[in-house]
Amino acid sequence: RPVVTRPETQAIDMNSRPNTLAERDIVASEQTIGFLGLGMMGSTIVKDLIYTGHKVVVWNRTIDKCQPFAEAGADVKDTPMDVVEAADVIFCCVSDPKGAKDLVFGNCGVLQLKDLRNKAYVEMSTIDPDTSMDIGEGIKQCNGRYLEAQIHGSRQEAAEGMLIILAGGDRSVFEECHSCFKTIAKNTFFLGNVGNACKVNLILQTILGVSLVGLAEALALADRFSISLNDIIDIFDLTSMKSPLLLAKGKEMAKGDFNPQQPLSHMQRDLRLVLNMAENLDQSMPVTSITNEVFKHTKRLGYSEHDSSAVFVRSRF
Ligand code: NA7
Repeated sequence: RPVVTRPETQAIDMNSRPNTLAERDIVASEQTIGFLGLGMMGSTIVKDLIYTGHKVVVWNRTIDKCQPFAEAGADVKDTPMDVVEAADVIFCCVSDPKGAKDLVFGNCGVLQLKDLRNKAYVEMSTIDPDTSMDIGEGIKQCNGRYLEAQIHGSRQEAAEGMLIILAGGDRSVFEECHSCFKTIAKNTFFLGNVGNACKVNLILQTILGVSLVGLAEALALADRFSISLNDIIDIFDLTSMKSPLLLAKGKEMAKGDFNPQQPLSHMQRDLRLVLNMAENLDQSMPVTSITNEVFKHTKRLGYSEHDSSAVFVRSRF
């Protein structure tokens, strides 16, 4: 069993800017933007929203993470409910469906405010369609408007303002978020009803997860033959199979550099959500099931917080 060290947590660089922002010509919305969750994704997004002139109110469970944003001009609140009270459009970006639901239905959560008239709630945490529908229903019952805006892309793509937004729910909210989405994303898609964007996001994650395990197993076999992984990657680059992502992940596997662009725990969470969705439809997904087991085992080996490419470590045994 390898000795596993946690990847270093990278402090947010408040001065870094995506090169893309200058050419996007963004006129900030006049609305006050609330933001719940200042993890790696949330903090990158909020930093750029502040830079493009948005008025921002923030909350994070671990309060220390709010400090750089307070210094950059954001208003920091004590609870999610306080953020909702102070903002017009509230984004949420936390780890998983349970966290997303807690922030809405829990103690000091969004719904404690009771009347959400003139408020819009935008869920960016990766969640399954059922969770999204529950959240949407809760918001609607308090007269609020709801949009699921799933973010597709890595932490690097977030830092470059090159995410893809997949949205479903209230179209008017989608339109009101224009200047925020333009700040952080290269493309936005409105996909109709609540649930649709979650489905599309999880389908894309299925392609990614299965591809990564295939890549890891192939490279592990090359390694057993003592064939240079760099040679395999160079040749792969010349084939029609190549993709920017698989090339980048192959290089990370060859180097053993698993700096988390998309944490392995998030990848496994997504596969679990995919399999739950498929279960409800009696849809057979044998390869995805095995892929999920492979990621689960890699998590048990201690690679939860590393990049998904760390699945290579398990394949080498
Ligand atoms: P990170 O960097 O792991 O950050 C996770 C964030 O979620 C962080 O702010 C956490 O607060 C917060 N969190 C997690 N669970 C909870 C609960 N139960 N209540 C409140 N807050 C919580 O993840 P990323 O930023 O990379 O990704 C976030 C989402 O974007 C994820 O769904 C991706 O798929 C897309 P903490 O700082 O630990 O107190």
